[in-house]
Amino acid sequence: MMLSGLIFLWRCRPRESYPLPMKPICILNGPNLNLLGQRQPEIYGRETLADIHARCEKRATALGLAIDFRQSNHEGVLIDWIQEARAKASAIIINPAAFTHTSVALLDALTAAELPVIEVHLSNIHKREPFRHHSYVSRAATGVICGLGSKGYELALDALAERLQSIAETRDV
Ligand code: DHK
Repeated sequence: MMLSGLIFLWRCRPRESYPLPMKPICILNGPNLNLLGQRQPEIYGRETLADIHARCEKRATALGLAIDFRQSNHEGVLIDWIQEARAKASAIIINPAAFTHTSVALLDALTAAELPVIEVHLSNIHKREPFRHHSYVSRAATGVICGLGSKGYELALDALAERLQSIAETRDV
């Protein structure tokens, strides 16, 4: 087929067939989230982090996305992972847990990553103790979801799928 014919077919392809980005979405979880299921279930629910990981894998597969799901109790490790994501991921979902309210270093790492970032909290931090009402991380976040339990992670994936698709389409035209 002539090159002009190929170009015509490429431009006329259905919009749904746009490929989603190949780089995974990095999902990071901060301190004490390894204890989910046992830790204050009246606040954080009965699901374990492994349950949340499984829900994210299922949702990501349905959306045609790959994920890289991790947890650490250490601020420096989370920062190293954010720096790694800068090159290797298409976006970041982060529940920074207690570091939300303390860490300028996480804010700086997320800002430097120059990626779409969704901040997720299982609980509604605004309904809790005053020291939880402020988030350093939110300044670097594209969006923030809190108070919806593990559903927040799935909603973050939905939002990023749409956003990444529109970024890909913008690059494509
Ligand atoms: C989890 C934590 O561990 C707390 O330190 C935050 C967040 C809230 C959550 O709701 O997921 O304050």
